[in-house]
Amino acid sequence: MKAIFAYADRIESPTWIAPLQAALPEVEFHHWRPDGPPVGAELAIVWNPPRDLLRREPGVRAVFNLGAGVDALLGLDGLRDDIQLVRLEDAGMAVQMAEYAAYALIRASRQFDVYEGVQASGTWAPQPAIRRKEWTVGVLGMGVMGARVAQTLAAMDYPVAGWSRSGKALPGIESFGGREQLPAFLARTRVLVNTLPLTDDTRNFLCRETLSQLMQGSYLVNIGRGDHLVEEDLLALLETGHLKGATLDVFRTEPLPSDHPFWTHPAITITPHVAAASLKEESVTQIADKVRVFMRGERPTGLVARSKGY
Ligand code: NDP
Ligand code: OXD
Repeated sequence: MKAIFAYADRIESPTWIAPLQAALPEVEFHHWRPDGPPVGAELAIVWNPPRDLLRREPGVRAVFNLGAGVDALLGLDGLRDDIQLVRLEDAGMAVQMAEYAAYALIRASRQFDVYEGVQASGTWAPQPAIRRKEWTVGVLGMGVMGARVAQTLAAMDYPVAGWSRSGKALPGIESFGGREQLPAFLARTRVLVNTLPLTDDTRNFLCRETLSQLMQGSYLVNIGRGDHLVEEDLLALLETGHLKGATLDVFRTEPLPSDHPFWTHPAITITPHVAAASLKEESVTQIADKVRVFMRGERPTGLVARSKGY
């Protein structure tokens, strides 16, 4: 069976294709070339693939994503209903997401941002001790990423709630489900961590309407996708002080343009889509297992439910 390997940004193709080929000697790997002839692939292994991938390789029956979020796959031209989309499940990313959220939360709650600000002036200024129960965390999405984020922050004794479509329950996490429970979830949240997948339902979810329901002086941590956030609404709510800060890893345009107002905003902390890296060893092992399941004619785990978009 032939596989096409196609990537854009972040994932260095030559360093991935060799271990994939070693893990799957029964598959013949071909590197995507924008101007090359079709190779007759039945499998595609991708990260942010070119939109015309499936038109150029119409024999592809399954697309394996070297990441958790599949929004870029759902936009592929010629994506037939019978093509299986398979995503990475954790593969070492969930702990990184939890670490990132913990950093953003602790930086705000323990006022490390304040100490960073006064160090240059040689100011010794202990801040008041925090009342942990005042640092209510709300995690949007309770899937592989959100659950790990929520459990990690709850283990540090922050009061944590999770919101998902189904209202998934986890020990030690207050659970909210569906749009009807969203207002109550937002109203109790001071630090909002977004781990939702990007779908038609969740695009622009982080907007004036939702963010203004958070507690006064809240913080936003966006590690889902840039298209979740209505950027001008965030800026407006920071301006009024309703939001006190935001830590953003993902953006509507990546790389974030150098003249974007987020770069210089004193209340915004930016990272370049690194909340969780796809780790080579873990990802290759997991993809190879899923490919073998698919080649046996069985259903691999991590299959995207096309009706839901994640
Ligand atoms: P999962 O599919 O495991 O979890 C998705 C969660 O979101 C589920 O709990 C689901 O609810 C919930 N959800 C989806 N749609 C809705 C909705 N309309 N309303 C309420 N809840 C909803 O995905 P992962 O946890 O593996 O990944 C989540 C996202 O994290 C990825 O799609 C990607 O965008 C992002 N990501 C970002 C990274 C980064 O470096 N910044 C790295 C890795 C991932 P339910 O449980 O009821 O189905
Ligand atoms: C992912 C990501 O979705 O890294 O895996 O953003």
